[in-house]
Amino acid sequence: MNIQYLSNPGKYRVLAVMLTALCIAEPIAAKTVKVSMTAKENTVVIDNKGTEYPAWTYDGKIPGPVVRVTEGDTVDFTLTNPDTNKESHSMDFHAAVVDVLKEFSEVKPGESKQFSFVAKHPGVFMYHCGAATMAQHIARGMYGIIIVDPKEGYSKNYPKPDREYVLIQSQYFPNAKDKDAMIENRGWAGSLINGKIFHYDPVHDEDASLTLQSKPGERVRIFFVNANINNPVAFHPIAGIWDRVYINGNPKNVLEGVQTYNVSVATADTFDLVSPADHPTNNAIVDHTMSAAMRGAITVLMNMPDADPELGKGNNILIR
Ligand SMILES: [Cu+2]
Repeated sequence: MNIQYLSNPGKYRVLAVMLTALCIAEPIAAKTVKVSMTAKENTVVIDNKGTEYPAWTYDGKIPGPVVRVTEGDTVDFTLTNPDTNKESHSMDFHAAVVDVLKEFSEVKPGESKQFSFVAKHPGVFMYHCGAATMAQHIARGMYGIIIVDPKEGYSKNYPKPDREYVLIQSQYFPNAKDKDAMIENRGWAGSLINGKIFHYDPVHDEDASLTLQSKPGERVRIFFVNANINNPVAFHPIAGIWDRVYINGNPKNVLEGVQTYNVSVATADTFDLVSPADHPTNNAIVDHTMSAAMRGAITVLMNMPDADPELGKGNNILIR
């Protein structure tokens, strides 16, 4: 190397920038991502009116934290079950290929458990507690999403979105102790969207204060999980058409121009919506199954020039 580069800070900086640019062009190197969660048996609020519910959660909230890694990464996961809890809990990542009897086994109160897996497939995946009775552990709130971004990054087939949102739907059973009702699909009284009935729908619930937002012409990508106990979801953008649907969120599994897509229980798919660029529009993103829509599964997406610049960006993709 020309010694002048080392003795001349300006030139050295240019060289450093060039080397950095070369590094960026390389495929993303796989990394190990440490993820820790604590099982909590705590009260949560399940609607915009403040109704309380005795939940079981990851880290205190429904749904649990968003986990986001890149294809090829190793997830190094630890679940802590404090001795103040009454129940055993566990973690079942749908993005993992492991031993159900080993990695996914129950963790008793006062114990913790660590395991690792490689996120081999890109896409979106549910995670949930699998402790007995599983229907009850999911219904009471122990679920979430793991997003595995493709290692190739964005492409013509998988364009970079302007905004991203996580929506996770689940069934609300008011009697938290009635496991049979959960299994047999009796008495469910609400559809929770990210933990609340009509969470983002001021049209049907005057107490709702949040909506999803975007600007006209933006590509909005929705990572959707069906965490219902029993019911599939007819996922439809009222006043819109899904520009793309990526089955299981994998860029290789792409559909175009879809009105309604059926999301089975315990799966996740990725949905792109592109609004007209020349005028503001609004959409209602619904489970078109009426029994679910009228119980709370309606989300308003406002397309407007003065959309909140922070919403749907960076870590701000699951709006609480
Ligand atoms: Cu549990």
